[in-house]
Amino acid sequence: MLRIDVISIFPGLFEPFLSESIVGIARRGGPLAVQVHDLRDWTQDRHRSVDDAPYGGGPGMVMKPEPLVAAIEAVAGEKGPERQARVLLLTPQGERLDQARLEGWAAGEHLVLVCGRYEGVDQRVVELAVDEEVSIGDFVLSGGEIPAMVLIEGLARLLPGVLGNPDSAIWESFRGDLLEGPHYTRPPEFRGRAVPAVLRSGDHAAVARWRAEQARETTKRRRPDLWELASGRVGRGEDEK
Ligand code: JA5
Repeated sequence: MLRIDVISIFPGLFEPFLSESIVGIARRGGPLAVQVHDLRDWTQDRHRSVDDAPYGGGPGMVMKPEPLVAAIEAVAGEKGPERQARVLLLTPQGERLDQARLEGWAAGEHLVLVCGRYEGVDQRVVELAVDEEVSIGDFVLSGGEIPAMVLIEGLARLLPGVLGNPDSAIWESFRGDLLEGPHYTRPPEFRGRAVPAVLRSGDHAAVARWRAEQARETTKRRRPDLWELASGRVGRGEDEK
């Protein structure tokens, strides 16, 4: 069972996402438990403030440390060797999410996802209560809520028993070093464009060779960075299994 606690000032953003599709299946009697917490529940003042002006001046606001640290400690305990939960802050300053990181967290028991808003969070929160800072890519969003959903979706499908076909998650992570090539379904011809004959040939070995070649060509063309990594691994004999 993987337990995930989310801390956000917009808890309502998560409700339909958590109920539908693979994530909904994983939560309904499955191996995933998600609870979303409203950060304002840990405020003390009349206005339930979660932000304040930045020291040193400048535009925007900063998330104040008291409610955030109180919320994190309430769901995760205090930072230190005793703490069982891994606390992640979604921030553009974080290390980039990848499949290996998802696989590591999916094997754990308790994650806390802290969603930043405004210009960012007070650095003392990071130092006192956060284990890892995570980014989903080099683009600007207004908060960490959508990145938190990206993590939850990526994790849910890795948990045991969630995907219909138990092979598919394993297969994809095994092939996770290359992009996939094109996919086709019926009809065999659509607006004058035919499905490649090999896919209709019934020759499974030929289909596998064609798909592998398409995967290599797609990866070389679109993601030379991934291709360099993958061909490096093959050269070192690391693709055997
Ligand atoms: C923005 C104050 O990985 C992409 C991300 C963008 C973004 C994230 S993560 N957090 C925030 C944020 O804005 O907290």
